[in-house]
Amino acid sequence: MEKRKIIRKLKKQGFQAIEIHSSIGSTNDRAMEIVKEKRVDLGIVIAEHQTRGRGRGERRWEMEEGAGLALSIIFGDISEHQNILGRVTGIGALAVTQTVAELFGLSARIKWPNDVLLDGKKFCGILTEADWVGNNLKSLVVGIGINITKAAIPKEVIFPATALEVESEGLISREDLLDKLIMNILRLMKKINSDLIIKEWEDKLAFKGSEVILHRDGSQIFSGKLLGLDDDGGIVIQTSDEQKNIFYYGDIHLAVK
Ligand code: BT5
Repeated sequence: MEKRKIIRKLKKQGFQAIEIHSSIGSTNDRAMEIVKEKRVDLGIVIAEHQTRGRGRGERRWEMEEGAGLALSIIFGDISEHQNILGRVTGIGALAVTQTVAELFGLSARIKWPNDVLLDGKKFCGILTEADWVGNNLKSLVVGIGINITKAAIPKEVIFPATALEVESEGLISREDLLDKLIMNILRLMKKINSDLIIKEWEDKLAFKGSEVILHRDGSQIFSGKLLGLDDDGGIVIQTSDEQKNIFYYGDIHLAVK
């Protein structure tokens, strides 16, 4: 990637802290370090390789050298929406679906809460983290990992995986991808307090209307029909007796008939 060109563009878009690494432990870890060091309204850490990429909890995000893209955007100037973490994760995922549609004509779906799928397989994961001072939310970091080449697909995963070049059957420009993705995220962030965000996210929701199983920490905790999202980005699952239940964390899988 042409670093200088990217930095120039990012500065014009209002980014104050900008780092581009060929390799780093984790872009989210570095972004969290930056927000502890100084106040940043808008910042970004980009890497072509991570050695300690993280998923949620203890999970890892695998990244083969030269095969993917990792970025973490810092938002320090944020309104205190009551479930901003859920909404921002949705915005990250939605921005990825819009980007791959615009650039490659691909139709991606969002597997609640933070996975983006092509042809039912995961090629992107989002990890949103917050920096709190007491009870006040100081900054948010939205980490996005994207598999670009076939080599990015990990050997062992709990959910099938794919990569952009496999699905688009062509070469992907990392610069175009980065550029469009950032534009889409910034545009969507302006609408964070609007319920239209939830509506747009729901339109892309994978398994909507299907029977799903909710897992937490490896255990099956609930099952029913996935109706959609609530205003805070939680999922609404309906049981056979028409009861609606809302959940804010976990993983969903299609129930096998
Ligand atoms: C995620 O967690 O999917 C969030 C991944 C976020 C990665 C970005 S990269 C930039 C920033 N810096 C970081 O350190 N992280 C963020 P989760 O939903 O918990 O899923 C993790 C699971 O996805 C793993 O346990 C694997 O099963 C699977 N997985 C790991 N690497 C993968 C890959 N490259 N492609 C597809 N699936 C993968």
